[in-house]
Amino acid sequence: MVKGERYLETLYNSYGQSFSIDKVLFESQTEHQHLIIFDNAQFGRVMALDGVIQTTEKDEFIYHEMLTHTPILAHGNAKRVLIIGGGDGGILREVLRHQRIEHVTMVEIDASVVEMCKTYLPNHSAGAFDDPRTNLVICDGREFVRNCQDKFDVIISDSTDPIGPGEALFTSDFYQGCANCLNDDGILVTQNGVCFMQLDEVTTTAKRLSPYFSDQSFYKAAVPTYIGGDMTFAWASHNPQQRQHNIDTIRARFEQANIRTRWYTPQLHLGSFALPQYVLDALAE
Ligand code: AG3
Repeated sequence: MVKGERYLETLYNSYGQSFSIDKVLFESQTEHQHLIIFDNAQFGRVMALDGVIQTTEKDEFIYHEMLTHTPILAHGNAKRVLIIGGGDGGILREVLRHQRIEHVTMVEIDASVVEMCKTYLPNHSAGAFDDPRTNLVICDGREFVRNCQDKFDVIISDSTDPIGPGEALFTSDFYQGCANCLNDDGILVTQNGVCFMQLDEVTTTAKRLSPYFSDQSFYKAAVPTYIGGDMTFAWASHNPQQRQHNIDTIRARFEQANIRTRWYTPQLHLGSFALPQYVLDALAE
């Protein structure tokens, strides 16, 4: 919501964050949602969808690195990646930094988000949409995985919250579709909300994933503009070993990948799977 010179996030009823707006660069009701991109002195360029902050220039690296390098390096031999959502291109950029990745399909429902982010947040995709390994598909992610005949090594769901177009990406149906288009040793990771604020999303996702994956867990990272503490990422595969590698394995893979990160480190990778007791309790209930 734009109020005076400020943008108020409307995700939670009784609590929220507000940003001063230096300049609105783009605002419109797209075919799917309300999109706004504006400048803010603290966070740089900010993009929000349906009243919820999605990404900012200043802190995007934390989220994009954790949601990308953690599964790819835990897998160890990923060649084909599927991104669901991710219209700003930040995940795509990080995935393509891995030379061993041969192919990426990115499925985004809203072409306007891709176009406007290419224009106003060019450093998010940093040319990734032009990479010959990229296949961009504009369609509903749930439909895509339902009908997909291809197999992938890693699936990254970079969705909005489960309100509006993002809702489909938190359903059993979607998780089943993902399981079907993953190779046997594949890993699915998803944006799963801020656990302190949205604990029910963690427990619901755990329940919905369990019929389709023999191993599932969560990992986390604190992203300043996803207010309320740690953002939780869901993790699902058929092999618990993949989230229990020792530091030497992850360090060797990271060195081999030869990627310079600003947040991700092998130590943070391992530590991010350690969950607070209240989350463990909620999951055990
Ligand atoms: N999409 C996830 C934004 C989640 C915000 N939710 C929240 N604060 N509870 C980010 C898109 C970045 N590529």
